[in-house]
Amino acid sequence: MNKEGKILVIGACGQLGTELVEELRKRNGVENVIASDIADVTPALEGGPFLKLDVLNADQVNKTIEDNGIVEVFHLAAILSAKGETMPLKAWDINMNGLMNILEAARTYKLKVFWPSSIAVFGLNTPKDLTPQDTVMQPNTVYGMSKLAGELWCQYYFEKYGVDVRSIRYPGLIGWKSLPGGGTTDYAVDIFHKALAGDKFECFLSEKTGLPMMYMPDAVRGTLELMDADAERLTVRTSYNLSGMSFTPEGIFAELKKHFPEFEIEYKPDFRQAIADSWPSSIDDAQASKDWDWQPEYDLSKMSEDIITNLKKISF
Ligand code: AKB
Repeated sequence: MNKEGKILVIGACGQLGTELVEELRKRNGVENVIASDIADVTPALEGGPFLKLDVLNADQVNKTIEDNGIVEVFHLAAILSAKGETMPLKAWDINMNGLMNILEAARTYKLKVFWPSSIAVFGLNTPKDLTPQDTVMQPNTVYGMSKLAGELWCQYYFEKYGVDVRSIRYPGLIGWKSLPGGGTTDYAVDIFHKALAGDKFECFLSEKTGLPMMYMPDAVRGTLELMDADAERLTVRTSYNLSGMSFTPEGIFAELKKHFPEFEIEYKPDFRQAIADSWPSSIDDAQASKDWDWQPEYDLSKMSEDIITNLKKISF
């Protein structure tokens, strides 16, 4: 609980922001958490303070921080992997310059910052199984390049200016409360909606493409546990590896078949296959467990049960 001032969430209308704001408001009080986005407010965020904010506008960012007595920022706005490949320069601009504006504001106003990195920082020559915290990193997407550069900038601001910035390399995030947009792991969210609707699912990755994934309640809890962790214990100021579960499209399809025996799938890999092939299939998160006691709670079957139960409730 942050007692001295307010929390600003940038990019709050996205998949992670929607759920993080909900939890932050529960913990800190609705009035103490300001959700912001370049997009219009969504129904999920309407119950509390919301501002339109363009993270590329440094003056607007700084004014928002000053006017609202912000002490902590969750900067989530980014262009994800697949969309980034369709607009490389714009993705670089938003992902890098957005972060630089926040790091500069953090230095000026002494803010505590959370910024998400991703398994996209790894590349084709990274060990694929149980990818270590410290390893070869040569990403081949603009998104991955921006996340890797961003991690180093976070570490730089921590070391040079003492900015308390913390970060997690998220795997693919799966939730039922909102839809992701522009990612390579998005199929693992879409597949639930198709199964429930009784539609055939067309998968843009091949059946054997194993990727690290995480259920949203684990991701939100992990994020807040890292933010609450004693700074003295943190040994990583780039970004922490974090693992939840790993599965392939055929694995999640088999799981969904248990609930929807008629469900059908067709594999039609597109340009996102090459992105997925360059990423790890599983992640070693021993450092996060050691430094801040990270433990995931959900595996594929527990997550699937929970998502299906919740989606059934809202679709009837
Ligand atoms: C994406 O697929 O781009 C994201 C990610 C793994 O960072 N979900």
